[in-house]
Amino acid sequence: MTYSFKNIIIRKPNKSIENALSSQNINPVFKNILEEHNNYVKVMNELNLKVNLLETLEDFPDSIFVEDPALIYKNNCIILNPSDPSRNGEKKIISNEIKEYFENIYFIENGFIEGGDILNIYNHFIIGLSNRTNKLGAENLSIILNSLGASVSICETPKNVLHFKSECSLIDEDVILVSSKMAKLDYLESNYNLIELPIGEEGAANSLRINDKLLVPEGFKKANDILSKNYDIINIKVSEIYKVDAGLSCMSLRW
Ligand code: CIR
Repeated sequence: MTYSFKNIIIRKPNKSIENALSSQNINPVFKNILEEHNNYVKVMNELNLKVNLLETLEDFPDSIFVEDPALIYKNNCIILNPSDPSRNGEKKIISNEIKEYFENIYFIENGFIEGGDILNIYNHFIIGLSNRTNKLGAENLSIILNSLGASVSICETPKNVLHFKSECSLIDEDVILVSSKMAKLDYLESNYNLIELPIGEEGAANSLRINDKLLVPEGFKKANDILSKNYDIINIKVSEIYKVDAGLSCMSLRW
């Protein structure tokens, strides 16, 4: 199952995150990031995941968002190719740090692709083309995933959405939680059951299903009302992390 996990990789926060990329041009406060991050790690421990903590990387302001430079599928790790120059160097470091956990390691050499644009649904992957992920990167990843027995569909990420998964997440067998922008994507609409969140609750669309719990960003009342009917929710504060366009899924790699 794509949300049945035993292990998780998380990176310890860096002070330089105060200079992380932010579409809103906001500098988050390190102390607040640390608090939110500590709580994230605590919840993952409480959910009985084996937490593998990577060391801080001060030279890379966005490096706690480990979802972007790597993808895990079965016993394979695929090192991706982040397009922002300030993030590209993360791939070499993380590949050395995590290769020991996996049987095979693959690399995307050509084209750009970031993990935030890749939604895994069992043996299927949806790759969203975005400002960070281009066609060449998506095609090269597809070749690797196909060789591992997975199928791939390539879609467009809506304009002004940083990553495909910034505003959607797999929360059940064939159920995808989506923002209203994502709900308009033909591919999602015709292939999955969508739970659409109202305008203003986009931040909650990056929720994270971990085994029998659904982790939902704190502060989205309507999303909570909708989701708590069918899911066992844990609210997690990520408002400081959200200032740099990130959320729950970005801060870990899970398998
Ligand atoms: C960035 O712009 O790369 C970071 N500030 C946010 C990365 C969020 N990652 C994700 O959605 N997977």
